Amino acid sequence: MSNIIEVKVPDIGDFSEVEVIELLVAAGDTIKAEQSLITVESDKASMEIPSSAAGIVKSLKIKVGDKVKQGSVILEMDAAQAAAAPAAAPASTPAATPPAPAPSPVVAPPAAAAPAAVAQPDRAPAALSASLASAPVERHSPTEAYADANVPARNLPHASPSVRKFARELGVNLGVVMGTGDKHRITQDDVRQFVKQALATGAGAPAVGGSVGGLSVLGWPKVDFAKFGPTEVKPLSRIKKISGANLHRNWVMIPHVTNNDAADITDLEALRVTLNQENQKSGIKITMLAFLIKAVVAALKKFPEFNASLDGDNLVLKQYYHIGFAADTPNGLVVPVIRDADRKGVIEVATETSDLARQARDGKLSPAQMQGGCFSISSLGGIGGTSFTPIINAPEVAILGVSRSSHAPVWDGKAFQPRLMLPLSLSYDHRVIDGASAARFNAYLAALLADFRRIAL
Ligand code: CAO
Repeated sequence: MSNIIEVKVPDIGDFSEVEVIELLVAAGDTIKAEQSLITVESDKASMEIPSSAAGIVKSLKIKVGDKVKQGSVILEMDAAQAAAAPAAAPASTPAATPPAPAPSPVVAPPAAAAPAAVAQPDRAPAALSASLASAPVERHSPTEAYADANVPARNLPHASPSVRKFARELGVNLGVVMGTGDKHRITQDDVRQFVKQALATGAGAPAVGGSVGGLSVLGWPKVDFAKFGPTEVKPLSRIKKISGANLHRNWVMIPHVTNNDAADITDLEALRVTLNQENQKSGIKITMLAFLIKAVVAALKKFPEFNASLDGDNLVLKQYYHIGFAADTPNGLVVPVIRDADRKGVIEVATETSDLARQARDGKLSPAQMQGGCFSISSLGGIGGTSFTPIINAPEVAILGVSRSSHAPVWDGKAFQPRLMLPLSLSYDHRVIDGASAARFNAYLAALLADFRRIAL
């Protein structure tokens, strides 16, 4: 016998609509009453929404990114099967509304002074890292273990939703963290200290969110800036948090080298200006970025190891040409992708980049529009600079940084000529690409830009 019920968002206090940022359960999961189902976030706080009933999840009715409010259906559940489930929680009335969850700040408040003096968990460092490394990957849902009615109450991790979220993000099993707060409550600093100690032993390689193990570094300096002058705390945007984590991983894990060169774009810029004058009525602006994308495709065809990704000991060589470009938006950096750039003309590429850049600025890009890139271009040419070191957009193996073009005297064998020179900074993954190949790629790209007719060859 089944008894399908809908589990809804309970009263969430002052918030009219909040965004779903995490799904903590999936269809088929056996869940207990009061077990957290989703995490939602407003501009001020994040909170976990508990289940009003026990049972087996039939289907989820929401996804990450949805906006929900009191009464929104989270999922459908077969409540009748709860009793049959092996570790079912004490029965609860399906219709019962769970207690409103207590919001917790998205950004942790500055740690109190206490943790510095706090006793560390009474374990040997090696054991700690082993525990961290063996932190279970919850097969059903990350919260299931915490809600397991078979676990004696005294062993349940006692921590706020924000601390549990923080621990989940770092891959830390709260069951092995010693709480130093009131009644052994686990604080954010307990989690931080636990990770620090595990990393310091060098044995936590794959444990902490898949990050680089063995890095023995100093803790991040904790400074009370207000001591030195007035301050304002502004949470990082969602895009910044996500792109920051990606950039950090890529910078730490990829051995980057940057090759700098310059392309003589005097003739290409003249062509671009002429084309734009001719096409004024069409309203389409042909940009240097569009020419760069086409030139990059031609260079990728000549140097296929740049159109590749590392997969263990193998190099996956791609036979398609999807080119990403960094777009600066009010909320941070995003990289939309021009698909099959080899099959598109300069005008089509220019139209598409301007469309995607607009959508990026309006925050309207879908995840699919940012996926599948083979190679990225980061153009700061419209802003300034003479060179920079772009960070490779993993799993790609190279990225082209473009700075502002300027006139420079170039020796033509008889005299110096004023030429418009475009700086090209090519960062490459040295595990895949040798310095000589990178220099050849960049020189070839510069030659294409200097005489765009070569693209047709
Ligand atoms: N040198 C000199 N001038 C340049 C140039 C270059 N390399 N590239 C563009 N310009 C000029 C253009 O001629 C144009 O000038 P006008 O307005 O007088 O015509 C102006 O800069 C704007 O150029 P554009 O409309 O062609 O736009 P763009 O191609 O430069 O930029 C985009 C589009 C989406 C790349 C840009 O808006 C952007 O977001 N850039 C920042 C990317 C970024 O943040 N990278 C860093 C990532 S790593 O942290």
